[in-house]
Amino acid sequence: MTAAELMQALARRDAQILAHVGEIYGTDEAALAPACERLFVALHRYADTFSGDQPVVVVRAPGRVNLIGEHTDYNGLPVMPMAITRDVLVVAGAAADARVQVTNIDRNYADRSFALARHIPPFSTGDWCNYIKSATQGLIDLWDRADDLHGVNMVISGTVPLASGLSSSAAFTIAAALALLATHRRTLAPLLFAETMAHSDHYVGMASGGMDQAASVLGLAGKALKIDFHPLRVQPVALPHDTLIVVCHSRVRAAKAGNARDEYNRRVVECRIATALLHAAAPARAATAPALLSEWLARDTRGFDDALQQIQAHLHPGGYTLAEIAHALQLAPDTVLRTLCVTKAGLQYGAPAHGFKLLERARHVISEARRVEQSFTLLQAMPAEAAAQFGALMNASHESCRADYEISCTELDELVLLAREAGAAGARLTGAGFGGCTVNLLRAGAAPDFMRFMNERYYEPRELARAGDNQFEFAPATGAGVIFA
Ligand code: NG1
Repeated sequence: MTAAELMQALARRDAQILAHVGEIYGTDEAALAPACERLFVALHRYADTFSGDQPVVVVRAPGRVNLIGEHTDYNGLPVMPMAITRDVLVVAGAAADARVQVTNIDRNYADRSFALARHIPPFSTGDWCNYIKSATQGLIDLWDRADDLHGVNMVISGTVPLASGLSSSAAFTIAAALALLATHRRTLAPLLFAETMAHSDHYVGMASGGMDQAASVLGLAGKALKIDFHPLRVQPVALPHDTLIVVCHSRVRAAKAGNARDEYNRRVVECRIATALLHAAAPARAATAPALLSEWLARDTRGFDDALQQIQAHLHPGGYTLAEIAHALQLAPDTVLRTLCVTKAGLQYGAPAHGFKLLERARHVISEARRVEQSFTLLQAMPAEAAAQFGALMNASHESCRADYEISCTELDELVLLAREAGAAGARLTGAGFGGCTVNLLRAGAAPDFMRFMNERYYEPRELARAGDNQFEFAPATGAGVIFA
């Protein structure tokens, strides 16, 4: 269908069109009306900017909230997120030339355009269109050619709050990639699609682990997901009976182009060094050095408890200098820097002022992976007290993120304490940390009182209440897909 035809169908409330939209955003009028309005606005922009008379596709990709399993994914260890109804919607059509042209409904994002090529150079760091380029480059790398692609025009409409730990970046990337696929009448198997997109994010300087892309592509309505890596596997899991999820934004921006990116990448480097030191402490156990904490765990087929004991035995608390690490690994400091301290994107991280923290980081990752496994077992069995027990695991996760991984901040800590005071069964920071959001497990029906309390105690004193978009009630949403093709 053309943009003009789709607009007409929406205007006359065509039953089939409404059914498509309702399948994703909900069929009650309160959800359906704004979803149709948003789609109409995007189609209108497409007709105005490009053409109303050419066929278009409409695709979407959701953000996600991670329930438990923080900073485990890039260690090859499991996570438990769910996709959310906030998403990135793209109206796209084929272009005659070999360029990708994008315009965003939010005018804070300047229009962008770039040429399709085997290697696409990025815009400057922090440019929003780098996520579109990253998606495009990821597909081109997979196919190993760009010469058979035609250009694509895209209108982007996003509702995932930015720099919040809700994965607006994965939603952008995956929606753009789907637009590219759909306009070329191509498809990718979901697992391969999620993995391809996870690999492509080094384009924007991140060394992330693949949770966001997997959650956005593979999300299931009504279910959280337990995701394992290497190879990527997904198992659906229900939330505890009679509970719901509310996300609170601290209003501290965790900008991926700035300090938060460096802090994130430094944690990746610290985990890699910890893995190397643990391996060096008991070299006879494995022939080749493991690259990830998950491999170090698997090699010895040790349980989590034993692994935690090993960490305590072989690593010391507090900072390590580069010289100390080099000595323990019997390598030159420069070799350590070149081999262990460089991210996939080629950024190098030397020792910070307080040194590399290894015991604390490894202890968080292993104990957090154990909490994911415990949560999964619990939620599968679903005893009457699942909400309280899962909540306790979420609380323990926050404490470990705060004390051992040092990714919290005063605002997130305060939100978590207030949430527990307001009766949340569990409350923790979610996503990369350093700002962004908390995720809270509440009893069904408790959301209005909870939100009121948080408003009075956190948002109003900071004069943030009027800004809106502070708290969100989320049900697990369906994953990325084509709405109209
Ligand atoms: P968010 O919160 O979306 O920035 C980041 C990583 C994830 C994961 C979490 C921490 C990106 C794109 N995503 O998520 O892969 O490592 O932090 O659990 O960097």
